[in-house]
Amino acid sequence: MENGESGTEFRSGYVTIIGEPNVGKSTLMNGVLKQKISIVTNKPQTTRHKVLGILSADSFQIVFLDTPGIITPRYLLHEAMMRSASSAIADADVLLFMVDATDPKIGSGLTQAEAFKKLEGFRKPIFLVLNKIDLVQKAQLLPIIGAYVNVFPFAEVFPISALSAEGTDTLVGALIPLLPVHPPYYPTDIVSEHSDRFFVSEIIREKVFLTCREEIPYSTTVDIVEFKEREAGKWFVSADVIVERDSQKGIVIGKKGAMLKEIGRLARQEIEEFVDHPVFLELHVRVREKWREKDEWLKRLGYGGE
Ligand SMILES: Nc1nc2c(ncn2[C@@H]2O[C@H](COP(=O)(O)OP(=O)(O)OP(=O)(O)O)[C@@H](O)[C@H]2O)c(=O)[nH]1
Ligand SMILES: [Mg+2]
Repeated sequence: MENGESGTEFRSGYVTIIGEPNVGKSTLMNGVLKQKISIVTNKPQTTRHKVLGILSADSFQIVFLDTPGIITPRYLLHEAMMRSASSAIADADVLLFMVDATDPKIGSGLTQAEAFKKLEGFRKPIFLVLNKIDLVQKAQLLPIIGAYVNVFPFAEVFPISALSAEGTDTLVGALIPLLPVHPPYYPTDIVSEHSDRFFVSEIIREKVFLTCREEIPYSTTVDIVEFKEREAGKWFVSADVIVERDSQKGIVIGKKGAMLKEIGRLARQEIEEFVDHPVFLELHVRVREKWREKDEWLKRLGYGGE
């Protein structure tokens, strides 16, 4: 496909989206791919892995990497999350540094100085993506942009709304010429390369984030124990919802099992849409003492840090 008959060269490369938690990184990737690849909630620290999404067209392929929001690690889990983000940065041909236009500290002291320090050695183009512009007055954008470009040499700046897709086509258009001339890295008919098990566990985790309050979402992970595809009849999925303490187990199960039932109902609906097949979903809540702080558990639960 390289140097095709039309004389146009196929371009292909990696675009990594980084930024603080909750700025809209996963929303942007899903919006550009027109498909939900990465889970989204209104709570920070939703994404815990490097999540890959592929946008293919006649003359280019962009491999997006969505990353966990940049935080100061407090648990081993956070360290694994930050390793995922770092490895995604190292892979990038272009980096999208996303900020939230509604963040009250935006444009003031620029608390992201730490993040900028990490980016100093990065030799590829870095775009500033100012997200959630649907929520602010246009007149507010210029001073915010000014504050950022004064402290870091961004290649370009894109005000967007990942939610409404305003400005996202322009952003994608600007990425294409910066990709290396290269054949597609992935088959052009797939949008991701993660397993169905991964997506299913993420969907269940999203429902825990949306349903449970306070520290519960952060103390929870999901482990797929059984995943059986059947020719006839429903597929069978059995998953463990893992918490850190006994007291949390009761909360996730809820009164007469109501909370877990609701998590299961919401998750099953979305899993069925995703696999396009009826599914029987069985959920158990299990306690794994301080799993976020134990290397062995993190590895077993899929947080290798890559
Ligand atoms: N109004 C508005 N809300 C947005 C926009 N983009 C994202 N959001 C909302 O912001 C919240 C966080 O979005 P995510 O996409 O999960 O953010 P993230 O940066 O991936 O967060 P982490 O995975 O926790 O790092 C969700 O409630 C989104 O619906 C936007 O352009 N406008
Ligand atoms: Mg995310």
